[in-house]
Amino acid sequence: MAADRLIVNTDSRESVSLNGTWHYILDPYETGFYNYRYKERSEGDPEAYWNRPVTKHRSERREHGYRAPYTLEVPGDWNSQDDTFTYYEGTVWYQRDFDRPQLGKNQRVFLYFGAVNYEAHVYLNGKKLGMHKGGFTPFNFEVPRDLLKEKDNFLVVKVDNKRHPDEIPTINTDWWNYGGITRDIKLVMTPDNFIQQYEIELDPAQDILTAKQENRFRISGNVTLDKAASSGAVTLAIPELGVEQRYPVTGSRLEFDLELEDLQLWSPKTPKLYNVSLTYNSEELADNIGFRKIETSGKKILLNGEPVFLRGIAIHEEIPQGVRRAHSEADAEQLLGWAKDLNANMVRLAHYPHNEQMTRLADKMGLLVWSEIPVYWTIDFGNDAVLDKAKAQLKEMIARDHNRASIVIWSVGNETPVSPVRTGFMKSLIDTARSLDDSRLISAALEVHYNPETNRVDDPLGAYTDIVSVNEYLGWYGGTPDMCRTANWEVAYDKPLFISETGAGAKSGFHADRETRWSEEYQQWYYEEQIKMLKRMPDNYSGVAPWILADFRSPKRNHPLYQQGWNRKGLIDEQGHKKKAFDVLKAYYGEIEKDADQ
Ligand code: GCB
Repeated sequence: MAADRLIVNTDSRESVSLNGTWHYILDPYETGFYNYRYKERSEGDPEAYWNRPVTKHRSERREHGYRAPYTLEVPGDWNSQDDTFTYYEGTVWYQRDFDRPQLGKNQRVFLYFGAVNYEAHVYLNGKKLGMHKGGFTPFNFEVPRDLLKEKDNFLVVKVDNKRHPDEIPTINTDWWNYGGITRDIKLVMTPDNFIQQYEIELDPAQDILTAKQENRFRISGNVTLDKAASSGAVTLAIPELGVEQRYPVTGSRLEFDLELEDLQLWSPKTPKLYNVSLTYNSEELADNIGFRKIETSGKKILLNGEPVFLRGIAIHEEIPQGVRRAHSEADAEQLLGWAKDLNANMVRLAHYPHNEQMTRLADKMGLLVWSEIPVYWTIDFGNDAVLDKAKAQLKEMIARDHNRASIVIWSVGNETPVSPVRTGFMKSLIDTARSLDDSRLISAALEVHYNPETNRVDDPLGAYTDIVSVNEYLGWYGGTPDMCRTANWEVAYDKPLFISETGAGAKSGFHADRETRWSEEYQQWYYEEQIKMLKRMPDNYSGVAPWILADFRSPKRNHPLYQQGWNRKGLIDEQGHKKKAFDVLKAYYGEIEKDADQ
């Protein structure tokens, strides 16, 4: 039972939050799922953990139960909530009761998850609603109305964050495998037929310079209904632009085009968002949508027809002070606020789709976004089932965020090792992304061939991406920062070049001369040398997103003095304090910003 087609913009729909305190059972042996012969338990098995553990007589045996103090807060990773969970990877059962919300005659109910890492099996009142894999994208299941009781509905989610070689990501990553129901969960109530998804954008096919000159902008869009219908209409309204259009429904999908004057385009300097509403069958969906055009022309990235330089910074979805996953608007404000403080106009949301609060806030704050799926390092590229899993995550990422003007780049992976099989796999992801969305650039973070004379970026995947993105660590992984002085760069493709990572580790508060590894001075020196080198880059150089905004947890980082389980390449430490290199990058970005039109 796979998840139903994704419902977008759940914030604007009638809903009941199921966030809060849930009971849990820690189940490393998956006893609640498999019987002692290691067969999946049958639905009615009283020992299955999806069934309420009731005993009618005191002689009856039960070996599970849900009660305090075994509780976890949702949303949230489990690792940060109790020491028992710090290193835990495996199954945890979440349980809570809820009462049926008020429902109109034909209303339908969906159970919506912002994200669960990694595999979720969902049960209501002993019946399985379905299963979902993928730790960073939303999904929903319809709840049959006759399954809902007025009181005390017994909701159980089996969450399993074990790593596997044939999943996405695979077993080896440089980040912490936070488990749990990490994002919001809610019941979403819809009319019998409803708008499932919609896309409203500046027509990607329109020439933007002509549009600006003639003051005639084309907005195109489409609406997908849950079911085909032959009556009724969808109304699109953009009050500020005087738009109120009624589109009769025939079938399950409709498309529209509008021509408008005096449209204020979205950009980092003027992140103009319009109130847009779509009404169908008594349901009104409200959104804030920006209109902009992103494209490349030869070696340049153009935003609204003008060259734009990406002053980026990479971010993990993690709040270092809490050693936890970020999941709220306040968390997004902290992370994106830091990026703004750095004079950045762009963020690379690494290495998986971040929560919706992040991309919605980026829209408001005027930050361009790179959003990516966790196709990271050594995926099982020869395996078709793995490709399907990567595509599923790609589709969910794009469906959720299609209407976010801030997102300008979809990335299909990071540092995947070159081979024909891998390039075929990645090309297939690029084709899928393009078929789903022709209004954005597609990229992937590649590796570089270091060479004393000239560093070459010639990964064959570069032939298929819109911009060539490369991670480089000259002076950290190999050599010292002064190597940058003689380094030269060459790209095999006539496309914009984006440095998708560069960075060095420093333990905050550790001061020494600049040649001492892990000192703030080393990191500062690294940034100084890198920036001097970047200033000499060939004219295809279109932006950089150093690694990384803040220190983040990684089980691979085990130096007892300097790392202690943290990747220390943050410009900000785990207390939220800025390291010296922060100001170096900030000054570089400040200089570029001064001369930039947008
Ligand atoms: C990389 C990876 C990133 C790592 C980083 C590092 O190239 O893309 O996930 O965390 O280097 O710190 O080594």
